[in-house]
Amino acid sequence: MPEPHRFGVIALSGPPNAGKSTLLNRIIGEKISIMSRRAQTTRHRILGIKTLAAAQLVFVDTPGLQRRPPKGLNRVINRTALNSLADVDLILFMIDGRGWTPELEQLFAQVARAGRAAGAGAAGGANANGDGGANVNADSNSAPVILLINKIDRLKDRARLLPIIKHSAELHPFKQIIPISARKFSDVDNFLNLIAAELPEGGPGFPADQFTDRSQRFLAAELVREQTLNLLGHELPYASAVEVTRFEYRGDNLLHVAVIVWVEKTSQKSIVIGRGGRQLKAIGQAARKQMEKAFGVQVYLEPWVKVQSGWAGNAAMLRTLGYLEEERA
Ligand SMILES: Nc1nc2c(ncn2[C@@H]2O[C@H](COP(=O)(O)OP(=O)(O)OP(=O)(O)O)[C@@H](O)[C@H]2O)c(=O)[nH]1
Ligand SMILES: [Mg+2]
Repeated sequence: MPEPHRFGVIALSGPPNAGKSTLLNRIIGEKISIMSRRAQTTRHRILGIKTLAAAQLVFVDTPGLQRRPPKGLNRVINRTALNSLADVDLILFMIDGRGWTPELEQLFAQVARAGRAAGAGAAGGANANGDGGANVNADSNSAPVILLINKIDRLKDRARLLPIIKHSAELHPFKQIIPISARKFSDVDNFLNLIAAELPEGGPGFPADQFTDRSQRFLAAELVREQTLNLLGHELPYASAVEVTRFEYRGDNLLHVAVIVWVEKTSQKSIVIGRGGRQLKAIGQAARKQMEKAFGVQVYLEPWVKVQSGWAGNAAMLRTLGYLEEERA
């Protein structure tokens, strides 16, 4: 008897900067979600679809969760992350090799409460805003959770994992606890088989050649944002966003992209542009190379910087930039 085909949705959840997007890109084998040293790199829910011979795995990359999200953009982003946990078949909760902190345990408690297994319905009191204690009693509606302890390449002594694993097991009945290095991940096939085994039987939900739900246009904006994070680091104000204003193929081999980097203050505009335009040029060049790699065509990229004060608290602007779309879904 052949194995039944399996299909399921798997949320990647955890604190900011744990390495969720790095793992997703590794699994999919394409860069679909941007990565950076900065916390809160991912701002949207992004699907990565992996089709195997006998299973289709739909991974949902989510923004890193904040314990006490402030207003505006951060709040919207946190809600996106928690909403993504409803109706999933499995949650991969990722921490890093430094282990648990009280704050992390509280974040996890939120995740476990928000994570409702597909088909479990709204009953059972999912509470995305609750702030209960660290001990989570999984009920029958909860989605199962696999704990990933990431960045073990950074650990000098692997024995340090043992107390973390022990404490994790006391915290929650995790399906599995797996130490990994998303950056140096070579065992992808085994990992995928292990995850597929946790999913329900069902036919594929997406065409076999589709690997994300996001458009090239979306990725173009994200790749520019990634370069602003990489090149400006902590100089960059958190409240910056990228809007694509032009995305046009010219013939088969040239793509014309124009983007606006939105900031909140004139002083921030100067930082993004840099002396003599140096920073913006570097951001544009690096983002263009990334786009050429991702899309397989030559790209002509025009980057602009504009100021709109208070955009991060402005619903119309948040909608234009795509931050409220998940809310309507
Ligand atoms: N040493 C090491 N660094 C890693 C590993 N995985 C990810 N990183 C680094 O950790 C940083 C954060 O990675 P991301 O993939 O952007 O993290 P994230 O969890 O998606 O973060 P948010 O989107 O902000 O929630 C990046 O600088 C990665 O290169 C790993 O296995 N080992
Ligand atoms: Mg991310």
